[in-house]
Amino acid sequence: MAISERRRLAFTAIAVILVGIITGFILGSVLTSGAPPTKTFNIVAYHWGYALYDEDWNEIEQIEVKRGTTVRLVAIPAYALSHEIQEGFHERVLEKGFGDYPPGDPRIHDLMEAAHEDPELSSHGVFIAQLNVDLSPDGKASTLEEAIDSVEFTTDAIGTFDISCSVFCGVGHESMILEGAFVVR
Ligand SMILES: [Cu+2]
Repeated sequence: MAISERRRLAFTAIAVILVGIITGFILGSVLTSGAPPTKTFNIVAYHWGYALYDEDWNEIEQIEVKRGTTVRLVAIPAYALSHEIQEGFHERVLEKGFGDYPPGDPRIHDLMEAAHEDPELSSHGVFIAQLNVDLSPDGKASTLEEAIDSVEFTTDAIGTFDISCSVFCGVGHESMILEGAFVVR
């Protein structure tokens, strides 16, 4: 065997080994990059209702995760957002009505105004009994940064759970419930 041919074989062998090592490193780092990433969801609480969003702020009907997922749930009181956004939520309440107040009932507007002016009624909670989640944002905070509250938890129980309000927030408090909005598969 000529020397140049042996050298070529040796180079090929080294190249194959190097590619093997690099592939091993890449695969290893992908496979051992740890637990599944934490999933973040945002929930805006307003008088009287909730709006759910994924981490990119696309509005969603429900939160759906696999069992064992670590969830970061960020609660944001609507009053910490812009006036325009708050108006949008007010429109939703007017359109849907609540309790004894039918859709479009003009009294709804006055009730919402009254709730906003009463500091005792300015907080909302985010409560999911089966998952031990109970967030109660500070109703007196005036900026988004101070007002948001979050909780991180791992979803151990499979099921469909309600999200409801754990802080009395006025006449519409009872209607602050998202039935079956948190699904663990
Ligand atoms: Cu409430």
